[in-house]
Amino acid sequence: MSQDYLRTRRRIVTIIMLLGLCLIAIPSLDAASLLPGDIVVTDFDTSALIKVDPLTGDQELIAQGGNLDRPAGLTMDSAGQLIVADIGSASLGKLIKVDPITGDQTVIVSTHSLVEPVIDANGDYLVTANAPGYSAYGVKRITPLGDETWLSSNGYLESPEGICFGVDGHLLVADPSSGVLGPEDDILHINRTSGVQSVISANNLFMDPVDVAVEDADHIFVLDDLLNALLRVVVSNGSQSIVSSGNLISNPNTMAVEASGMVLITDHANGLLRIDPSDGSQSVLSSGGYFSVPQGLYVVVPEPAATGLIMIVVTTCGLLIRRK
Ligand SMILES: [Ca+2]
Ligand SMILES: [Ca+2]
Ligand SMILES: [Ca+2]
Repeated sequence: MSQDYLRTRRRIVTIIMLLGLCLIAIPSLDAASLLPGDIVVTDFDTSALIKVDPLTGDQELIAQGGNLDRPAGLTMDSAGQLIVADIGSASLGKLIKVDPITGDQTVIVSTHSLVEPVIDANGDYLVTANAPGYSAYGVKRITPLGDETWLSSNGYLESPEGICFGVDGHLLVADPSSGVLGPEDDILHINRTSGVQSVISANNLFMDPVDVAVEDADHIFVLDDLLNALLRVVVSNGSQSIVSSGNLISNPNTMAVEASGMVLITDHANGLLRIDPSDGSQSVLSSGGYFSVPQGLYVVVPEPAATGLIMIVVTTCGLLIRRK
């Protein structure tokens, strides 16, 4: 056997071993046990957090009961922990951190009824909230230590529910209900530092806009639980149109957009629905099982760490191949 052959063979063995080590390392990066694209649903009635497989619709229980009473909206922090808003009862709710592997629960704060959280760049939670006796409505800023202030309250806000970040980095809030201060059913823009409110779109087709999500730079999706419809709103002029309505959408609660652009909707009657916004077609992804009143919805976004790992593999292999 020639020296060249032995060198090449050693190099191939080294590369295979490195790839093997990387494969062993991958599961520890996914310590959350939730992979990008996985769906987490909260259920009001069964007080549960349920993982749903995006391909099969199979359900797996993450946590149930304990501090979870009527879990609503949720998100995930940079450490892979689920942050759950709980509406609770008598307008007394909680913000709860849940470990998706162990199901362990930590109460961040016990406060007013909380509907849906997002996480600000500094790690604070921005959460739609209703105060006891509905004396105040708005968006709370809650620090990781549980200190809370109103970022924005009352004004156009009457019963805020869905919240998300818009493409400009500020907040979009869905505000159904009826009120006394002008536009009643509306999607609001709220400055995430000053709390200043402005109306993006109001009334017209809206009957009870309960959730909002970004479609692209100038379009947002709005879910309406009285119209039983998924709507599209042009951000720059507030115009509304129907993407999909009726049929399986019979008592919708919240929505989330998948990486593919498909829209997921929780529906009291029909479970977890998937809507193709290009033609409005509807299908059931998951139903029954742990679902009784499926409420909140979160889709795990791809982890940037995976790109780093691929870069290490490519760079290492490249160096090995170049070395003589
Ligand atoms: Ca939402
Ligand atoms: Ca209404
Ligand atoms: Ca309003």
